[in-house]
Amino acid sequence: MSRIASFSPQIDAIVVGAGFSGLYAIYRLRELGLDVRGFEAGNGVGGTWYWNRYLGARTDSEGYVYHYWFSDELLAEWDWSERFPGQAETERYLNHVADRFELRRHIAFNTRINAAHYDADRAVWRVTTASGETVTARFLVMCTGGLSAPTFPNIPGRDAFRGESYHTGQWPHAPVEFHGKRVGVIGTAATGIQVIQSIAAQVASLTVFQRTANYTIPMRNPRLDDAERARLRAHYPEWRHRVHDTFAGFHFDQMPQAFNDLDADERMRILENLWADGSLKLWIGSFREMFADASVNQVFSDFVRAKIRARVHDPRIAEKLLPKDHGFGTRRVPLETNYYEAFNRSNVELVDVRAEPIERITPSGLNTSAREYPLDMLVYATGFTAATGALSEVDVRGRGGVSLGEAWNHDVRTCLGMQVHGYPNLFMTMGPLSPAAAFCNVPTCIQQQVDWIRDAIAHVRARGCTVMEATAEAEAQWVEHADSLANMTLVPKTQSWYMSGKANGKPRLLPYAGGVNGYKRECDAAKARGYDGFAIR
Ligand code: NA7
Repeated sequence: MSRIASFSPQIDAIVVGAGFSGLYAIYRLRELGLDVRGFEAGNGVGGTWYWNRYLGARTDSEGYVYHYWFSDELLAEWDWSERFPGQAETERYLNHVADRFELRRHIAFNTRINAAHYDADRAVWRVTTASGETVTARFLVMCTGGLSAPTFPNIPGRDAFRGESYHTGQWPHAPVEFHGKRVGVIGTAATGIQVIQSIAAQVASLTVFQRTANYTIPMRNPRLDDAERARLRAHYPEWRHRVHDTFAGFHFDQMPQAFNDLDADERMRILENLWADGSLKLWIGSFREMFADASVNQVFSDFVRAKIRARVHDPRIAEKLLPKDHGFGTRRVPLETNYYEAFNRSNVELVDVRAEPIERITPSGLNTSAREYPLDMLVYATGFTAATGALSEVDVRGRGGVSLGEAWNHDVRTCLGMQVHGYPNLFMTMGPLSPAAAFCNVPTCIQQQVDWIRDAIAHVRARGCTVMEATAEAEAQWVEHADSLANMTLVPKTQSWYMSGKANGKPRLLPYAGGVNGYKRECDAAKARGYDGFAIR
């Protein structure tokens, strides 16, 4: 039977994606009394936590703020086993949510959406699945994830490799056996680091192909017992509000002191304390000047480089692992566990592909300009097309048939990161120019965005209207506002997935740099002003 044959022809809202935001959007829109339907390419819920099931996959956010806040019962019954939960536990949590709130019955699984075209005459979105079925709905909420369209490096011969090869973002459900194998990993950012530290002791040999060394922080990840969980739960009533009122959506915030007002001893004492916390605090819960003042940033960068150097036995390898082309925190700072110790092992080799560029992948391994590396397995930890990728992969066409992917190729623009002018009734979570695109404990931002979208749709319906669309003027103001905040920081000066690609007419910082709290204030203000900046008709 067709997967969507049972859907009513009068669907109010379609939600694409069944990860953190898709599940929550279905829950909130159903609450409004809408007939809401979800489509999910995977065979289960979880989104990021469904696809990224490589060994070592884990959140860099504390589980006790990396969850939903909407249900007291859910908060009371769910126990996180570790401070930073692994992939399997987070996926289990999302399955529990889907079951507990009976969300699965709204979702067609194994159903990839290939196209979404706006029919201006009827004011509906016509959505087409990969198998060619079509369904229409008034509102389209794209919960397709900010980091869900994997990118592969453009290396000749990639298809010729006869060993096993995997992208971390498309990891198989069947177990992958590493024992006794010669494994190569391309990529040394958040994902590559988790893979490398997890497999180093299992494999016969591990060759790490590094293009850019990153700053990291050692994760402190104790198991949580009942007493600790009770202590943490006592904070929930406060944290459910606080997470929305901090720079990065965590239960901690940036420090009130000015770095330059402190003497050198006091600075070091604070940096050491933040370091010992073993979390992202040093990055997004410390001194705000670190993002904007090059001399302050230099102190942080030197501090972390010294920590890295101290852990690597061979000074030549240590030198390669030290970031030198950017300042601390201007790219995503991953947490790690024994990552540097992996490079002290005799079966692990680090290849600097800037000094020794990769030339081609062969049937039996990988060739750099210097030599051949025979491999049984190649792991691509090469990342994603951030923020725009998943939406651009769908043929989204708004008023006049204009392609969103093509528009964003030219210039990445949104209004509040949730709508785009020319695409009426299309809403997105984790979109460009919202903090959810990067500087955010993602579930915080997702919940705030979905709540805003729900309120906006309720407002449209309460006014007896059918259409909501960001105006060109409001979008232009938002882009200018986001750019001006971005340009006050050092972040756009660094090459990373935070920036829209070079192919674009205007490279732009994708995440909103004004903080989760600042962003929420802007969203709340737009709502309080009756959604001015949005044409409602
Ligand atoms: P990222 O952060 O985009 O990292 C991708 C890595 O792959 C990074 O080290 C890249 O080097 C490397 N890469 C990409 N292409 C190549 C080629 N052609 N040759 C060598 N190395 C290459 O993706 P992740 O999956 O690690 O993390 C994404 C986010 O997921 C993360 O920030 C968390 O928020 C969760 P580069 O740095 O570009 O030189």
